[in-house]
Amino acid sequence: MAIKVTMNLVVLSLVVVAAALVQGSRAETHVVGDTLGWVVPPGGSVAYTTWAATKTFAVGDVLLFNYTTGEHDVVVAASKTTYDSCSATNALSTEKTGPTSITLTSGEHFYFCSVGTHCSLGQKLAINVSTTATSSPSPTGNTTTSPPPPSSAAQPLAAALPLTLVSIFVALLH
Ligand SMILES: *[C@@H]1O[C@H](CO)[C@@H](O)[C@H](O)[C@H]1NC(C)=O
Ligand SMILES: *[C@@H]1O[C@H](CO)[C@@H](O)[C@H](O)[C@H]1NC(C)=O
Ligand SMILES: *[C@@H]1O[C@H](CO)[C@@H](O)[C@H](O)[C@H]1NC(C)=O
Ligand SMILES: [Cu+2]
Repeated sequence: MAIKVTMNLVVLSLVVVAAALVQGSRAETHVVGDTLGWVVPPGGSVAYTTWAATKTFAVGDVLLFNYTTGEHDVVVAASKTTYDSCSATNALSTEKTGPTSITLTSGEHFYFCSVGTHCSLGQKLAINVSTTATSSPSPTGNTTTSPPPPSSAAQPLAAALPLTLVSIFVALLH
């Protein structure tokens, strides 16, 4: 009896791990500025503009602002207007513990550092998050036809993996 309960727990954990692996392979973590981190960028805000231009941000991806607690912060600005003026008025949130991870939702997002004059010196980042997970932006911008995202083909396989593991372990138990 006790053995059976233990084995059930083992099977359950394996399913959870398998599901986490499948999930994890889809979301990407983007370290803001890469090795530069979240700082007052030498040369101004172009550093983060350039960084963002090389990335595709998808829903569920994570932005990691790498900074030392107390030296910087991350304000999620209310709008482009408050972002442009480096104003924390109506800010959606202010994160003060570095590094800060933010999971992305769709749409346009504005971040800046509210410490001293860091924002006006260029410590700010604006991004667009596409709604289609992991697919690259359409080169034509043609929205009349939407081909199925590449990940959809992998869905049945991803769903089948935990089930396969369960079957194997159930078979081993008998
Ligand atoms: C954050 O910055 C520190 C110091 O530069 C560095 O050692 C660390 O690897 C960085 N972390 C990430 C996730 O890039
Ligand atoms: C986001 O996309 C909109 C519409 O294409 C564009 O006007 C805006 O400049 C983009 N913002 C950023 C930060 O790239
Ligand atoms: C968008 O795609 C549709 C269907 O393929 C096509 O008929 C239309 O001409 C395209 N429009 C543009 C602006 O490319
Ligand atoms: Cu700062």
